[in-house]
Amino acid sequence: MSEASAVRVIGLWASPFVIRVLIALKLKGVEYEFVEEMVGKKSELLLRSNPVHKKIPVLLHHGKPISESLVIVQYVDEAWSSAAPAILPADPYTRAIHRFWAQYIDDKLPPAIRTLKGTDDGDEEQAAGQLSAALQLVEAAFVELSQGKSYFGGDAVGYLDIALVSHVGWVKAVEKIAGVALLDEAKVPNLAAWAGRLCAHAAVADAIPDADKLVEFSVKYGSFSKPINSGAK
Ligand SMILES: N[C@@H](CCC(=O)N[C@@H](CS)C(=O)NCC(=O)O)C(=O)O
Repeated sequence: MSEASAVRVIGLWASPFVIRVLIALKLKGVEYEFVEEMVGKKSELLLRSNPVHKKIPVLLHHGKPISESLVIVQYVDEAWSSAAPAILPADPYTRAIHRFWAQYIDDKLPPAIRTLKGTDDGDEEQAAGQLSAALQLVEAAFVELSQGKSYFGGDAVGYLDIALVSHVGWVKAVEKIAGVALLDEAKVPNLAAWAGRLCAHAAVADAIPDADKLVEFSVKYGSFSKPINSGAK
């Protein structure tokens, strides 16, 4: 694809937030060009496309930028509404509940993961406890929302599945880095089984990096306070 590509994603393979966008596009069967950012140096394209947060991912649709991963996933669902499957639940109440949990996941998981992989300072034991407690709550939400089906969205992968599975690679990586069990069958059996199913799904399998690769990434770039140096230009 060229400069004129209809759909481009500015991102980095290791970013959980970028992974969401790739899964949503794959589910909808949308072709895209992946514009890879370099760790430690923000491209002019990124700075121009997301001048407010200067973060990845950014989706460029016919050159128009959209930022914030959950906003992008929703945009993909709406812009390609005629392509199955629907990503957001149809019912407004269920939609609201899925958005609630997606927000909860982003509030609780990334800060604990950053502490456990040493990117942020903090008490590792406390971070592991907070992450475990959050996963317990999400496990209970899964049981309620999935109603015995395979995914949060029921029979098909949906918004909340995408929001959570994008963090699974890093949860598994910090299990190795910090020597803790988090997404563990004994602790969260339903989520552990869900993660196994979803990581094998055709739209997801290629997007979730291997935990060992993420551990390597963490060792290599762990000294950066942020995955992409916000000051670099
Ligand atoms: N809330 C944002 C978070 C995006 C985010 O934190 N991206 C990271 C990479 S994983 C980033 O670009 N960090 C660079 C920075 O913080 O300056 C989203 O959902 O898109």
